[in-house]
Amino acid sequence: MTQTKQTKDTAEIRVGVIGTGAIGTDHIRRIMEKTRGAAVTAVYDYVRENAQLVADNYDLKVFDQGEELIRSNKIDAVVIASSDESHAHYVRECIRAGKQVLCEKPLASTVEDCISILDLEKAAGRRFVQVGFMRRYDSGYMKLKQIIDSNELGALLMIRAAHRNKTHAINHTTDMSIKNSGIHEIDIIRWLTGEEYTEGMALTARQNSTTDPAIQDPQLLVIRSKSGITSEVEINMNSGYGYDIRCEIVCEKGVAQLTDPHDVILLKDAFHGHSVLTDWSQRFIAAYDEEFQDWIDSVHHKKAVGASAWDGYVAQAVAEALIGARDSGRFERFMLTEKPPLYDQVKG
Ligand code: ISE
Repeated sequence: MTQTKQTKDTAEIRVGVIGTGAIGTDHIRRIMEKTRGAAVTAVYDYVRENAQLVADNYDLKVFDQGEELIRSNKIDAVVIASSDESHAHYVRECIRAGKQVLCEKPLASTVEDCISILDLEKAAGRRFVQVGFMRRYDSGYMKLKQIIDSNELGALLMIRAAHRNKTHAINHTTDMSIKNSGIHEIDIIRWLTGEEYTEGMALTARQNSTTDPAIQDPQLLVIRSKSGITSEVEINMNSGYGYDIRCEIVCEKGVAQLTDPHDVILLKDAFHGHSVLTDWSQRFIAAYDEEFQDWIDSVHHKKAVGASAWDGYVAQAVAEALIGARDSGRFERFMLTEKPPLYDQVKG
């Protein structure tokens, strides 16, 4: 698209944002300052003062209810960045109102809720939902996918990944390590391989004594895809040193690794290396920018793109099964509902 940045009054797409915490506020800034063809015009947060703060900054309307914002005829599309538990309800409201929605991951906090969203899109006969799996827009992961798809290193055999946070949030739980953090790897590995998963396992490791004892940390996921590609993912919520996302594809004729894109390698005073980010929102900033532009363009074209509700459902179903596997101590086969044909038309 070639438009220049729209102002609030001239924007073609009027976006309403539900949830004005850290990520919601960052997305508002992104849409207002970077995304072409759109502007945020209204917000809602269950803590009204939070919404008011960001609204004052950009001169936005504050709604009393998220549902009201969704149904307003002054809102064309919606971003959901509220708590994980509230996602499903707002997504359903958006589909009922016929509005495209970008919902932060996870799509919902239960498999049942994901299925209810699939049912609504199926009944409507089109997609409205894009799930915020922004890593699909990261240049490093895109390069890895291109290497896999071109077969230049031969067949993909294994993927080895790590998701390391500097430290976990106050409200973090053992299951959130899989359902809230590891869910990124569950989605991106499936996207890289282009295959559905068949079975998986989650293991606990020696407990990190610096992590809250109520949280099992770190954990290790082992996930197998249809052709036998086997992936291992370290989920480490308290790495102690920074936010570090790793991914290595092991193929028949070579290996490719994700590099940390934000810095240069420095050689100085007997040192060779680069700094490490500490805040996860910075690592994928460019990917978020691309994701939002793609989403706004898709609203213009009335055709949802990116990670679909089906992808959100699969990620949730796999995350829950992995939690079950960890608790039972056995490999679990993933049982998925039948894929509605609606999602076959979509390149994931
Ligand atoms: C956080 O919620 C995110 O979505 C980040 O992308 C992830 O890396 C982090 O671990 C989560 O806590």
